[in-house]
Amino acid sequence: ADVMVPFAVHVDFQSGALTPDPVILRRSHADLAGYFVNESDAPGEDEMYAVHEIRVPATNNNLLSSTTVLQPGTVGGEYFMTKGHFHATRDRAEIYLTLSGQGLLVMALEDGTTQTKEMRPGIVNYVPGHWAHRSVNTGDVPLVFYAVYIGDAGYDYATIADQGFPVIVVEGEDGPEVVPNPRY
Ligand code: S6P
Ligand code: ZN
Repeated sequence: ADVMVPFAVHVDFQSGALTPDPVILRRSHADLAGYFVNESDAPGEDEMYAVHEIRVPATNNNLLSSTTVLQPGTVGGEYFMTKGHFHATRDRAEIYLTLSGQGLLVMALEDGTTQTKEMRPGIVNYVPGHWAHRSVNTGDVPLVFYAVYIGDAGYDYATIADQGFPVIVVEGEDGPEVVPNPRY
């Protein structure tokens, strides 16, 4: 079997930057078109979030990990959020450690059972297998978190792209409100 050489990566807790040499994936407003319930404004090419991933092979003997940097803002009253996904290998678990900012982690089983947990610096969120997960930035600065996942977890975006999560997170008079998704 291949034996890897140990290595270290620096994580900037404010910006989410990884040094050296991450794989960077950027998602613009246009990439999220169709994800928000009210999309009156035409989605532009502005960045909504970026994922910086440490390079290791995506196999079940490795741990993949990445930072996500999710910008603040709203679309039609809904806070900026990640697409959200089930893992393609459904039973693969994941850990999130929030580094800066604040938000909500929305999770759902395929039967519609929902859990919502706070994200803030120092909080570790454990996402067991079978739970779809989406991060929502409810603050006014970027939400930055570090995620660790089994290398062969993969991504299944289609289910969420079709029907969304059972709940959405909207800006209320006294802060964020978790309300039923009218399109679910
Ligand atoms: C991967 C993990 C995160 C997300 C990232 C972006 O399993 O959950 O790294 O990929 O936060 O979210 P999404 O839903 O667009 O992949
Ligand atoms: Zn995941």
